[in-house]
Amino acid sequence: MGQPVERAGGAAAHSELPPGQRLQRGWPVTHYGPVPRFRPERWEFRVFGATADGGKRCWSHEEFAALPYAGVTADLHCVTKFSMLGAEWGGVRARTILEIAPPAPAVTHVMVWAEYGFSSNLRLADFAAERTIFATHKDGELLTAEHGFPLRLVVPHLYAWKGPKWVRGVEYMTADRRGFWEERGYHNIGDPWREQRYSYQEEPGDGPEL
Ligand SMILES: Nc1nc2c(c(=O)[nH]1)N[C@H]1C(S)=C(S)[C@@H](COP(=O)(O)O)O[C@H]1N2
Ligand SMILES: [Mo]
Repeated sequence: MGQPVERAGGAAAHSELPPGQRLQRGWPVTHYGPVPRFRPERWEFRVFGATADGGKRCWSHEEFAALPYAGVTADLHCVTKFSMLGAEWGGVRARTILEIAPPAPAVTHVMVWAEYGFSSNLRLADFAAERTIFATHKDGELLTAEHGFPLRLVVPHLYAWKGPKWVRGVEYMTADRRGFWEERGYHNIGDPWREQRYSYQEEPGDGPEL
């Protein structure tokens, strides 16, 4: 058994494999659809929905790059059963976004939006966890296009589909709503330590009716 090395948001940062996962050497590319082309002049990161002041916030690529930079060591667990351990992610903590663009008190969930309408829903607590990070870098290098450049979300304690690549914004929500894979048979919460892979495993309270 590995040692839990850190605690964040109630979830231990294990460096061991969750049940049913196998170690992957290298870093495979997994996603649905084409890799979007990055156009810096057209790119913006938006926070919208139930914000504290009712307004929207928007950052250009240059502005986003100037936000406080943090590093997080985290594993990636794909629901198709491979895991990559010990990546060093660099970028902007989701917490930082919550601080500078606070949600209204009634917000319980967020929808993270990416290019081509890809989305994933998270409980606010999962989004606010200390190690949830909008990554621009991995192991000291800029992300490559196929791994999500210029920005991807990493939610270390959940399956990797909960972290959209090519992220463009966050919607604050006062009720839960399913994202892209959560509507297509995957578990609404997606905790790999509990093997929450598929929506048929959901228990009452895990997610909105399908
Ligand atoms: N925009 C977008 N992000 C996505 C996906 C996707 O289909 N579209 N797939 C997810 C899944 S299932 C996994 S396992 C990881 C894979 O990230 P990687 O290709 O960098 O290994 O990206 C996640 N982010
Ligand atoms: Mo995945």
